[in-house]
Amino acid sequence: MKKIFLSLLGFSISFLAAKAQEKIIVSKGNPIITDKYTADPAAFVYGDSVYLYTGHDVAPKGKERYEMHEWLCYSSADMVTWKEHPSPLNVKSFAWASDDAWASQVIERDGKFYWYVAIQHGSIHGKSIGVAVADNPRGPFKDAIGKALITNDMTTDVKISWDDIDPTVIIDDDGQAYLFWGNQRCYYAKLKKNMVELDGPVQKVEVPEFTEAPWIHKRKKWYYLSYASGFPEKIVYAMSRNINGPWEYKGILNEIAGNSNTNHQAIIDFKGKSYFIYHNGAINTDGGSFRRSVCIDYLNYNSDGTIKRIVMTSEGVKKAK
Ligand code: FUB
Repeated sequence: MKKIFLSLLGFSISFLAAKAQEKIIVSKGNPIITDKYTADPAAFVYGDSVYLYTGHDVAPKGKERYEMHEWLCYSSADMVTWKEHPSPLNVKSFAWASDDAWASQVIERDGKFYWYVAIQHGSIHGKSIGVAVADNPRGPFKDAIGKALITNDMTTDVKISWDDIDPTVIIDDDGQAYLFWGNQRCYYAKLKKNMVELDGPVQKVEVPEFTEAPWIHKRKKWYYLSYASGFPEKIVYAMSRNINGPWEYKGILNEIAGNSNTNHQAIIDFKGKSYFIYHNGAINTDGGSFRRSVCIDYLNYNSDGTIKRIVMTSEGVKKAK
């Protein structure tokens, strides 16, 4: 009896502690979050909510390089009121990694949530991709395999140590999952059904002027590969009828943000509308390329499936119903 009482008490305390750390943010437009710097957004829809995952820029003013140690998680049922959940993942969750909680993406499969992250490897030179898993989109997430899924020595095409970053993931209609990633070169590979092993060789995507930040999505039998191009970055995109290409380059989707060298996008559909989620440096106190902020604007398709140029706004989006 005492044992049951103590475990119920323990459960209630941790439940209340988690609740206490949740914070409600009512967005007043762009950037949507203004109490901390958020970058590299990724989002997906689960149940009646959007889950937004971001990096967390903490470089102090004057430090002009990335300082990022954890990822953040927000959810919303209307794209305007956001609940900030306690950070569900930190570089410390990956014992083999050293630092740099860079871009990431979460996807659900069979009731489990897989979080692919770019992170600095502790013993293999360069950036790498790790994967964490949870039973709940809010976590807690734990390292799924105890090692990196992708390391810099697996991709020797470009001679830089940061070409294995910015993972994006899709599960196609036939159940086959694919991981895309890259910097200067876009790579992709099939994932096994367990989502934590590659199912074939690392392949290359042929698209022009690829810098980084690939995002793969599918709509009405079209595959879309959007990515950052040039530097400072614009977001451009290509389309294909086949996930293995060939990809047809379609031009600029979003212009240079102006106040940030990077722009890193996510694209989702929610409650009948499409959204372009990205970051800029628009918090005008100390914001900029290393203190970035997530923004959301509408994304609209033409009848032939091409995408209209994004209009970045200060007002942001209205409540989704
Ligand atoms: O946040 C670190 C890096 O900046 C990301 O990996 C890139 O996509 C760029 O946004």
